[in-house]
Amino acid sequence: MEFKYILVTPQYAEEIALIQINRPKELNALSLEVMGEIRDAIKTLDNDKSVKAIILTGNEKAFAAGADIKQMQGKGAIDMLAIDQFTTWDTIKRTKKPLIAAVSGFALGGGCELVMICDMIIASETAKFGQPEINLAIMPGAGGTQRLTRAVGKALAMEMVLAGRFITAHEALQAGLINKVVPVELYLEEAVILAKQITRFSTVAVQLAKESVNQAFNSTLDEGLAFERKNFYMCYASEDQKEGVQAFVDKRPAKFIGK
Ligand code: DAK
Repeated sequence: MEFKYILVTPQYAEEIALIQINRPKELNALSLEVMGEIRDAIKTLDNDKSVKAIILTGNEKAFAAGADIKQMQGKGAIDMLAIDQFTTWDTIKRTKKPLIAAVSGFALGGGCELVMICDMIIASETAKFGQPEINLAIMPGAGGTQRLTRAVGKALAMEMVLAGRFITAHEALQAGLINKVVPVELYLEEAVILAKQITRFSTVAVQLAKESVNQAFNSTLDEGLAFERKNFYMCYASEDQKEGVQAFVDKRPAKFIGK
């Protein structure tokens, strides 16, 4: 896959794809073009049977320092309406396969929001998370008031969104925003280790489980439990479920086929 602003390696590790945002001079600012490429790459990889998990990363200095501020110059509400960036973000949100963010350096504004769309987040010790849109007299528009608040709670979310405070990787871990903090030279490797752990399992069960966890953010408890129940039954329709149970009884490793 050839792109201008991102590097895509469909088999970075066995059954694991890597998307690297590659606009280093602008600290990987997420221009409309960058977001369009990320959307297209994720969509392609999501439909590629040889890929079971996708890692999204930047470079050591920046995952992404936010949307491209220069592209915001001279824009009014009606321009924003016409550009309709939300369709792109919604497409990324609908990714079926596990999406892991490997973050080092700045993950700000849209960068932090993109990270929060991912299912799991591995960060280097140098990572900084923030929603500094308030500096521009705007506010987060792609989940920064909703996903952040659900992840870290009201007090810290308010401080980040209203006061523009950046938090460190260790604070983010303590607040429940991310999964793990590792030394900077290991963050990508650690994301691959996590992805490998997931790719061992049935892709059917992984997809249904991901959908169900995400449903927790969109429903009441009873609605979520009903959704979970349907997906739980659905697992029993797979050949993988038969294999998983049989392999346990036979005391051998299971061989899942994703059906
Ligand atoms: N956009 C464009 N260029 C950026 C940029 C950005 N967000 N961040 C950095 N750069 C560029 C700088 O302009 C500079 O370029 P040159 O001057 O060299 O040409 C280069 O990257 C290096 O940056 P600095 O010289 O500033 O580097 P420092 O290490 O001194 O500072 C910094 C790093 C990250 C603290 C600083 O660059 C900074 O404050 N950047 C802006 C961070 C920010 O405010 N981010 C939030 C942007 S608003 C939406 C979805 C999402 C969004 C909106 C709508 N929809 C779906 C509708 C998101 C909005 C945002 O993210």
